[in-house]
Amino acid sequence: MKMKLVAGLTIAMTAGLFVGAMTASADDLVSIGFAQVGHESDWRTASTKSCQDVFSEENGYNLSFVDCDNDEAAQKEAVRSFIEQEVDYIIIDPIIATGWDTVLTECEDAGIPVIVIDRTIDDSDKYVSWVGSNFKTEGLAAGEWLKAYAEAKGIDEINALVISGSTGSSAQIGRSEGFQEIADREGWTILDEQTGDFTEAGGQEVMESYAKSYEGKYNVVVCQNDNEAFGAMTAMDNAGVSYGPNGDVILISFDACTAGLKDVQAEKITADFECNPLAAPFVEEVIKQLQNGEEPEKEVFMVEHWYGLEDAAVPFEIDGEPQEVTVVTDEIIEAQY
Ligand code: GZL
Repeated sequence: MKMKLVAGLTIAMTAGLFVGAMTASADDLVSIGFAQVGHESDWRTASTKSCQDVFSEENGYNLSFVDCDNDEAAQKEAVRSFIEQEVDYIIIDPIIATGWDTVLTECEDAGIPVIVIDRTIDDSDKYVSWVGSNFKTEGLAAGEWLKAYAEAKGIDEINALVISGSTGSSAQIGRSEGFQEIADREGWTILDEQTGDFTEAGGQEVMESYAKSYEGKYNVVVCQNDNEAFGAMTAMDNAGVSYGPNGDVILISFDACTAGLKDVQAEKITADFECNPLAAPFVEEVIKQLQNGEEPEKEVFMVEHWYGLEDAAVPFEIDGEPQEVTVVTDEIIEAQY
């Protein structure tokens, strides 16, 4: 922090100057408004921390952060408040993929660049860049892996239950679409798909209902994030249903957060398809390009891995591209988000 002291002034006047200097340095900060989905999962916690670590004051930013608590109206309100604050940039992780063109037009009219992080906006392109994951690829990966795993295990019938993410979010849409595409191609039966809203409570509630309605009829449970899987495991434990590489039910999850990988290592989750939450450094790169008058890429994809134990390490392909399962170790868990 620059301190500017002028000899011969009273302490009060010097203090006033100091505050003036602080205010001047505050004005030098790049102001960012970030409308975050909420706080529903371990993944979300890591995503929020990534942004708060990168867009810190010591890094030259003034971050206005709003946790929108999975409330679409609150998220639009947060974006409009950023416009009123005349921030330099707005970051949005859109709770759902549609209903954005009006408020993005308002951002455009205000001359404030918008960067979309993680989930996608599917009904407007009035943003500079999107940094996130290909959710359909994650769904395809889970489906193609299951095909290869079932073949390796001699399982010739798949009856799956799906606990999906927040309805209308691009993460839910993509994962459902990708997995359904493989299920349709392979002639699998998806007995039911209900939303657990990416929460542990939601996963447990849906799985409790499934355990009653489909007792003895299913051999695969697909949870669209680890927190839903944690809840589903509690429900299956309570219902006396075994799962994992040595259980009656193949449990598939997404995110691959630290706690999820620990459940893979503990032979509970059979395969976990990573969704990388640490996008903030790449968002900062976009902002720096804009600051330098450069044109950033419209889409920046995160790198992700598929995890399991040796038992799950079967080769498979997505659209002809060879894929591999990363075998979970203590070191991998230690380094995970
Ligand atoms: C996906 C992200 C999803 C995670 C969930 O990129 O939006 O939302 O998979 C989170 O854990 O709640």
